[in-house]
Amino acid sequence: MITTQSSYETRFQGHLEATESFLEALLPLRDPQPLWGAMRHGVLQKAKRIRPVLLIETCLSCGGSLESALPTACALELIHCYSLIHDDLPCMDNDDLRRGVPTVHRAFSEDMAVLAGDALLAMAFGVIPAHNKTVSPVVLLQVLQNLSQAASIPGLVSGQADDILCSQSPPSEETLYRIHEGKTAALFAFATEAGALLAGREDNTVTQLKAFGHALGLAFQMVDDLLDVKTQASVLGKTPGKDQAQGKITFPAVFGLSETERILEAACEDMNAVLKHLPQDCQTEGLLFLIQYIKTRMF
Ligand code: GRG
Repeated sequence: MITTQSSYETRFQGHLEATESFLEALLPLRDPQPLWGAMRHGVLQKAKRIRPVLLIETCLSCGGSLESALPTACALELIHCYSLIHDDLPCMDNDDLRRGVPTVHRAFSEDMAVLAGDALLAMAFGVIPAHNKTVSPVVLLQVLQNLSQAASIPGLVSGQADDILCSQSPPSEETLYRIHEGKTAALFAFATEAGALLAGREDNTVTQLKAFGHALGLAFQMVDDLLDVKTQASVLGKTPGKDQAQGKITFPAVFGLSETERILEAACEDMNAVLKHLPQDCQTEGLLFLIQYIKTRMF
């Protein structure tokens, strides 16, 4: 199966349009303008929205509805956007370009960028209970607890801390996986686990789909690392070559380019196999498409 950015956008047009409208409605133009402007700038640029698409598609594949998945999918995107805003700050990666436009602290100011990230993170946890009319409170509490872990420790924040603390150490496989399981795989695993829970699935199917999301997140990171080596800023929408310049522990730094490509290929085959073992009433075509899209994406 050949996938492109445009076939991704066509296939998931409904998921993408619903996500954009929901995010736009959460972030109206309000006063104080620099804060809301910074929040809008950090969220409402053209982006792949892969995490919300994955969550929605997992929920639908398990027999759930767009309505049940959408608030959590958008809360997840808010957390992802906050993490990008804070990651770009001078005290972290100090980057000027994100999603093809100046980073939030460049377009606004450093203080507004910190506060915009803080607001998006806190807002995310309110969106899930406030906008869900179809899902039971017990499931929503479980989803909120899972999101809290995925966004903190063990998850996004611990992955980022490991990345910073290990940047001067020699690259090792163990550190590589620890960093990327936190920074990237935790939010992907949350997406698939939440998608299954919000569709009313329990136990084994939830566990299998969480493992699938974790593996998909690591594959996404392998491709991100390969693109950082191979792609120009005009295509990537962010500064390329930074990983090597900053001595980051990446898949190519630990394994080399061709071994990373081999590991990626094997991971994609394993993920296809995981999907085959899901209960027969799960519709997995969309998730199979996402494996292929992630493997061949250009930015
Ligand atoms: C500040 C707590 C904190 C964490 C920051 C997100 C992050 C952790 C660092 C950014 C750099 C990086 C390589 C993160 C790994 C995850 C990743 C590949 C993010 C980029 O996600 P995309 O490609 O971005 O989905 P778009 O712009 O399409 O949403």
